[in-house]
Amino acid sequence: MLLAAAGLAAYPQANLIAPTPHQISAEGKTFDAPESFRLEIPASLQNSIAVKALERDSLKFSKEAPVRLVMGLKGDKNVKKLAGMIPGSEGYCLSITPREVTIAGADEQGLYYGVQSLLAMMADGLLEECTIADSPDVPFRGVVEGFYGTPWSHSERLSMLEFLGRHKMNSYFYGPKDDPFHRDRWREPYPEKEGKEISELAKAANDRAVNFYWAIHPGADIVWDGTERREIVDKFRHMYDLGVRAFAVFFDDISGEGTKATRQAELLNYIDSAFIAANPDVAPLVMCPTVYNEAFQKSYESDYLDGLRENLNPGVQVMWTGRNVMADIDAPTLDWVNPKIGRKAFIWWNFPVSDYVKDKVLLGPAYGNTPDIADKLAGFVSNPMQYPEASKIAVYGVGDYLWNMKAYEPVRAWNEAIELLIPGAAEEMKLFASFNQNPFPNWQGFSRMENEELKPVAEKALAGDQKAIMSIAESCGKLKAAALQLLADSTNLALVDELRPWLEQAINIGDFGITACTLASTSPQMLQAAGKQYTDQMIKYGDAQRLHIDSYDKHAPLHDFQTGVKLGTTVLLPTLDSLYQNAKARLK
Ligand code: 14T
Repeated sequence: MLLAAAGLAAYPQANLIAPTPHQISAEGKTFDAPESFRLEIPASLQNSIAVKALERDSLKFSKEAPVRLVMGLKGDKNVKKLAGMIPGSEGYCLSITPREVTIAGADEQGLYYGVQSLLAMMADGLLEECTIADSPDVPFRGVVEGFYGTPWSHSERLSMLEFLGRHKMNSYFYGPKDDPFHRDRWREPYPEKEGKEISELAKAANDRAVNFYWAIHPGADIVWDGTERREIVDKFRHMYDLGVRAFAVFFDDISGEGTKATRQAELLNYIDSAFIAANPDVAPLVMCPTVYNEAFQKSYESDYLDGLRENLNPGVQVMWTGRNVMADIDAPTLDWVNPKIGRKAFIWWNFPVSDYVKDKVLLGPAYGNTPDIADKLAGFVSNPMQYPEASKIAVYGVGDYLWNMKAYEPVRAWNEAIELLIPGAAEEMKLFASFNQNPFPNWQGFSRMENEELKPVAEKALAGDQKAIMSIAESCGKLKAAALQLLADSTNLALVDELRPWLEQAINIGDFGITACTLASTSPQMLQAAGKQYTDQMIKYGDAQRLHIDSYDKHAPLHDFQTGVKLGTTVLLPTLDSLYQNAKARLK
């Protein structure tokens, strides 16, 4: 028997499981997945979310089926043979033979995850003999819809909840800055239609083993006259009646009265005892502080965190974005903040959020967080873009990282995510995405890699190397072709719609690049043969194409809140601009 971390060996079916399982023991023996299963499960689990998940994916059950599907929780007799192998909280053990599939969960959450692993393995109609033992590295994992901009729509949220559950993330925070009932009009109950949608989200989340946290953002106009605590608890009761069972209070990005740590702590403690503790089916309270990163603490309000630590109930979880608003998380980050807040930080990771660079989309891999921080975290959620489908590229990676840090490979996860999201044009999306990664420049100086492979070629091209110039031209042609292909693809229409402005701009840049490279590679002989008229015309053409990129950036039909359309800003466009200017100077 082979015992190894998945990803290191090629397990034909088990490798389809995402996030990467901790332990797989298998020998690569595959067989056809059965048409139906004979389900053997304790009565108490017959209506569990794990069984519902199997039914949602149209798995068939039949009393006559030759293959048994045995499901149970730790301690149940029917899964006794796996008893010693079930890992801790949210863990599962999955054992597969051609005669029997057994899933033993540490708890109902774990059982649900065992089911997700089975479903992922069967996606292409095959199964593999194996035993898998698996559980997450970090207890709370997922997404915080916490950006400025157009909040996600109801159906987009449903789709995200399904995505989170399938990839073993258990937390979704509802906190879109531009939902009036979250922030500006936090005191008011939701109107009927919106209230009904919240109910549906809470239910969908519950069915997918996701905690639906509803967050309130009351800090901007609070005056600490004693009314606020009643108003917040009233609003939370209203949300509770709609089906919400997890709550958060955000105090970020405010000024004035609302920022006082001791006042905030008093308020939160009141909510904690009067509402959270009074409802045993409600999850522990989470808060986002006003000083939510190291830079803020250093630049002002130096006693804020002391006030919080000394007063806030120990059961309340505290969010943190790291050294900066946008930052990658490592052990020193947590060793700094955890003692300051007197508990393990709950990370709010500001990636792939793009509300601070609204003319760009961030489609690169989720990387930069170190693999040694699992034990220092209470939880970790990603703040995404206002574009939910496009955000799933990074969110998939975050989920993989948080489940199994040591096995996490950012680029592998990125490839997998894109193949899953847009199977009809995955290679095209990878190419396009490689030009849409870097938010730099921005007020925080936060930067991501972009077109690392293109950099050395660009340098050579600028030095006059003809082969390199041709290779840049080829990249431009490929970028344009990929964008056209993506615009025509129908395997993820929502994703293409979100990216449409950037896809159109990619075509423009591709066009200009080909002209720039053509001129840059025009030899004196060719010039003589073609005549000055030809180059004059080519330059007019290139000038117009370049102008069109800027004009599209300014005047294209944009999404709400979008401010322009930029891509390839770090390597490709500067290279094309230099090639073009040099060629023009030479040919004029
Ligand atoms: F709550 C925080 F952890 C947080 O990150 N708050 C906001 C967040 O809603 C936003 O999406 C994110 C990225 O832009 O950064 C925070 O918003 C800011 C932070 C600033 F320092 C907006 C303006 C700022 F000057």
